[in-house]
Formats: sequence, C-alpha cells, structure tokens
Amino acid sequence: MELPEEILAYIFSFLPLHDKCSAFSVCKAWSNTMTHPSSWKHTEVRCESGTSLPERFSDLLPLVRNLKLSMSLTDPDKRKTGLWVLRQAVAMGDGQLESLSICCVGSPPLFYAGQDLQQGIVDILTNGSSLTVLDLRGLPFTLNDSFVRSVSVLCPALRNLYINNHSLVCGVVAETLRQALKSCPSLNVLGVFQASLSQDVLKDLMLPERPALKKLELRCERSLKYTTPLSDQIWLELKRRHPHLWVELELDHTLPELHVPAVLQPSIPVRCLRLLTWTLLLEEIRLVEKSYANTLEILELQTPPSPQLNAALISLAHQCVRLREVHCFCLVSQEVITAFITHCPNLSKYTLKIYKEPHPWTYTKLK
Ligand SMILES: *[C@@H]1O[C@H](CO)[C@@H](O)[C@H](O)[C@H]1NC(C)=O
Ligand SMILES: *[C@@H]1O[C@H](CO)[C@@H](O)[C@H](O)[C@H]1NC(C)=O
Ligand SMILES: *[C@@H]1O[C@H](CO)[C@@H](O)[C@H](O)[C@H]1NC(C)=O
Ligand SMILES: CC(=O)N[C@H]1CO[C@H](CO)[C@@H](O)[C@@H]1O
Repeated sequence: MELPEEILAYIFSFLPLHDKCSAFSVCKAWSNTMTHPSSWKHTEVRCESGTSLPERFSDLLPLVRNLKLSMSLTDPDKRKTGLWVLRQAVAMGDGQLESLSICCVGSPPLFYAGQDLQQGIVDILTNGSSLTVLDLRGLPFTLNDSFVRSVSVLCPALRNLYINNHSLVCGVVAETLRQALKSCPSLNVLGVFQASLSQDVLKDLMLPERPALKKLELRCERSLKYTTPLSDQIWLELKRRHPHLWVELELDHTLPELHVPAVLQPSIPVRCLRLLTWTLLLEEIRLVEKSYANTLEILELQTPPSPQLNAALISLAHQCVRLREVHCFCLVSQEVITAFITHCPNLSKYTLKIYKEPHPWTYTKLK
C-alpha cells in the first residue's frame, strides 16, 4: 500500500531519532520522505548511558525543527554528546531550529553546577539563532544571570522562555529579566522564579509595545525572603493590560510560612496553583477560594490532614467550580471527594485518597 508522502512524514514525525534513522534505510521512498520537513517537526534525542548515537545523526540533526534533548548528567561523556547533538542541530541547520527543550535523566553528580552545559549552550548559540521556544525547566542546577543575559541576546526571536527550574535557589535578578525582555521583544510566555520579578519587570511587561502576555509560570521559594513582595495593585494593573494572561504558581516547602500570604495576592489570575509547603494551609485555602474562584482550574496541595482541612476543601469545592484537576497528597474524607465531583462539572482528574496507599499515589481519571 502506498501512503501519500505527507501522511507518511506525519507518522515519521512521532518516531524517536533512532527509529527515524532506521526508517531512512528501509527503501528509497522512505528515505525521500525522511527529508520532508514534516518528518522532523518533533524529535527527541536521548543521551543516556548504554546508548550511542549513530554517525549518520550528524546529517539528520540539521533537519530537526523542535528538539527535545534528554541527557544523563552523571557521565561527562553523555553531556558532551548532548552538546554535540545540539551543535549539529543549531550550527548546521541554518538557524532553522525553532524550539529547544533540555532535560536531565538520572541524578546529577554531587555539587554539579552545570557550568559546562551553560557555557556549552552559549557557545553553540554564539552566531545567533532563530529559536522561538527555549525550555530549561528540566535542568537541575541554578541558571545564572550571565547565562540568561547571553541567551536572550543570542535568541532575540524567543516567544517562550522557561528558566523556572527545580534548583534550590533563584540565580537571576530582576535587572537580568528586564534586559531579556528588551532583547526579546516577542516574549509572551515566561517561566521564572518569582524572586526574579520586581515592580519594574511587571511595568516593562505592561509597556504599550509589548505583545499580549499569555502565561507566567512562577516558582516561589526561599529566595523570596530577600525581595519586596509585589503589591496587589501592580497585579491588578498587569491583569488589566493583559486580560488573557494566566498565571501558574508553585510554592515549595523552602518558602517560609510567613511569606505565603504575600505571594497569594487576590488580583493574580491564577489558573494553576501548587501549594507544596507541607504546612497547615487552612487560611490559604480560604484565601484561594475567595480570590481565585473565577480562574482556578488546577490545584495541588501538600499539607497535613485534619477535619478542618476537609471542611476547608468542601467549602472550596463549592466556590472553585472551574476546577479540572485537584490533587491533595494527604488523606481526606469521602465528603471531600463527593463535593468536588458534585460541584466541579469539568473535573477530569483527581488525587483524593481516603485510605493510605503506597507511594507514588496515582490519580483517578473521570471520563
Ligand atoms: C559561527 O560563524 C563562524 C563564521 O561563519 C563559523 O566559523 C563558526 O563555526 C560558527 N560557530 C558556531 C558555533 O556555529
Ligand atoms: C555563570 O555561569 C557561567 C557559566 O557556567 C560562569 O562562567 C560564570 O562565572 C557564572 N557567573 C556568575 C556571576 O556566577
Ligand atoms: C467547562 O468547560 C467548558 C469547555 O471548556 C467551558 O465552556 C465551561 O465554562 C466550563 N465550566 C466551568 C464551570 O468552568
Ligand atoms: C519545573 C520543572 O520541570 N523542574 C525540573 C527541574 O529539574 C528537576 C531535575 O531534573 C526536574 O525533576 C524538575 O521537574
């Protein structure tokens, strides 16, 4: 059976690089199809222990448009291979790589600060690039100011930039973000540590020449102790300037309890909230119910169980009816589950347990 080339290319686009390579050698027709740009829309390359990359990758990588690079950090050789892959895709591809996401598999060596990777990425991008999406959420080390400044200058077409990684501390100051906004005038999706935001950054985002801001992903951790909290007024102004903006907030256990209410300003258009603080969150849940009922779609909680928590969640379920997902990593009562199912018509996934289960807890999917 002969499939039209477009359809075949579409199917090939889902293959990981290894299988794409194999498809190349099957027959003439397939090998032609593999040079079709659609075959390369998405490509994941894994540089892990035990796998090696065939030589011919160097001819194929320049065809990649959207690259997901997964690499093991444990082994310096794998980091070098990862950078080699990136170099082929960027330098040989005539600036056609559109999106790049880098993530790590396995745990990094102790005290590994990612110097070689940060420097390597900057070196590879040194002739400039037309990247529109750069996602570094999967890097487990602190990204620093000079890295972010360099990348923003080298990739002026960026629209989506994610540097809100799970590293312990924020390494990027507000001035750096302001510079990145200047260098990348089209940025409209931004994932950062909230400690990198300042009143001035938000004001820059409101300038008349800026495009409509779509999404802010903010990680709130202990670095916030040393910053001035953003006022509700400035959030209100931002929301007025960008009515379609939505915000994803993640508060982790390193954020001192006392700073939690300052983060949860009522005018933030919060669509997704992860309160992973392990502290009692009764006041906070009341705040969420009061402030975010019109926007909240995803809620995740890590907090101790109690009858008061159950009552607070039942009350929240009555108000936050737009919820699509709710995940609570402590035991709750059956009434809590019933309340969410009854009041939130769009609920599609939940992690709400009435009995202890072995970890990791799995979620329940509704039809
Ligand atoms: C940058 O461009 C110069 C001149 O065209 C070239 O020699 C060099 O290899 C390029 N560097 C990278 C990393 O692409
Ligand atoms: C930031 O990281 C780069 C590359 O890892 C390093 O060369 C530089 O010294 C670091 N700068 C600061 C201010 O820590
Ligand atoms: C449920 O989802 C539909 C489709 O996305 C939307 O139009 C509707 O407003 C949602 N309902 C609630 C209560 O959020
Ligand atoms: C937000 C995010 O995706 N963070 C990632 C940062 O890096 C660690 C370790 O690689 C990942 O587990 C996190 O998911």
